[in-house]
Amino acid sequence: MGRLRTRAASPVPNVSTPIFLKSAAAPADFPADEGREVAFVGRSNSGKSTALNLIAGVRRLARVSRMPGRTQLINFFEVGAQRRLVDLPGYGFARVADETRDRWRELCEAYLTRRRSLAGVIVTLDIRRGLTDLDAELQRWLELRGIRIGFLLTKTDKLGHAASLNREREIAAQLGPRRDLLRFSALSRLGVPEARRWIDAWLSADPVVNAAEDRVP
Ligand SMILES: Nc1nc2c(ncn2[C@@H]2O[C@H](COP(=O)(O)OP(=O)(O)O)[C@@H](O)[C@H]2O)c(=O)[nH]1
Ligand SMILES: [Mg+2]
Repeated sequence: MGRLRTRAASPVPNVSTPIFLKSAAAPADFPADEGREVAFVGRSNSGKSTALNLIAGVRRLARVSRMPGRTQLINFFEVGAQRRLVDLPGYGFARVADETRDRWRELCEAYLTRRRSLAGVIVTLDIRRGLTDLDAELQRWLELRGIRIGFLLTKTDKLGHAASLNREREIAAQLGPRRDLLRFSALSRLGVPEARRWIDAWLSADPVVNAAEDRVP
């Protein structure tokens, strides 16, 4: 895929307009593990790619898929010098074969355990569905490895205001104390500025605070 020649100002303060860097089907294809990056992960159809596009300020940067569970690639986007946003394949799609599920686990675990430039993970949760078993497993897994997480409660526009606040309280209780979470909507753009601030801070701070050496598989 061709690179854009110029970069326009981006809505994320320390981040230039993103350009697609590469897709990786295996760790050997990951770009050089330098600088800092923030990964987006979540159930298929939870609004992960939509959130990435909106936060990055670019339409259709990460393909918004109508075929959940099909993409088993990690997509890297460059948003500045050695700064990247990363779209991980979604999980929890019921109709994928065990083989695909194993491949997901292998690829994503390889990424999440070995990636020294990983500064934090955005986890998307459909606010109506809340925290499923798979999401809770991912949360525990990331927290065990000291990886910073920001939860986006997506599709908040599908609920009324009071209902969305109630769901937020319920999900916050499930996540446990002192978790970062935001109600988020691609339609109303609720939560977009706050999510950008998280990511900007994670990409700006130096050095990476996660104990990457503790994350050796
Ligand atoms: N109403 C509404 N729909 C959304 C929102 N975010 C995503 N969607 C829709 O949910 C579907 C799945 O979104 P997508 O970003 O592809 O999910 P992914 O599989 O997690 O990457 C698409 O039809 C999106 O248009 C949102 O905040 N509000
Ligand atoms: Mg997607």
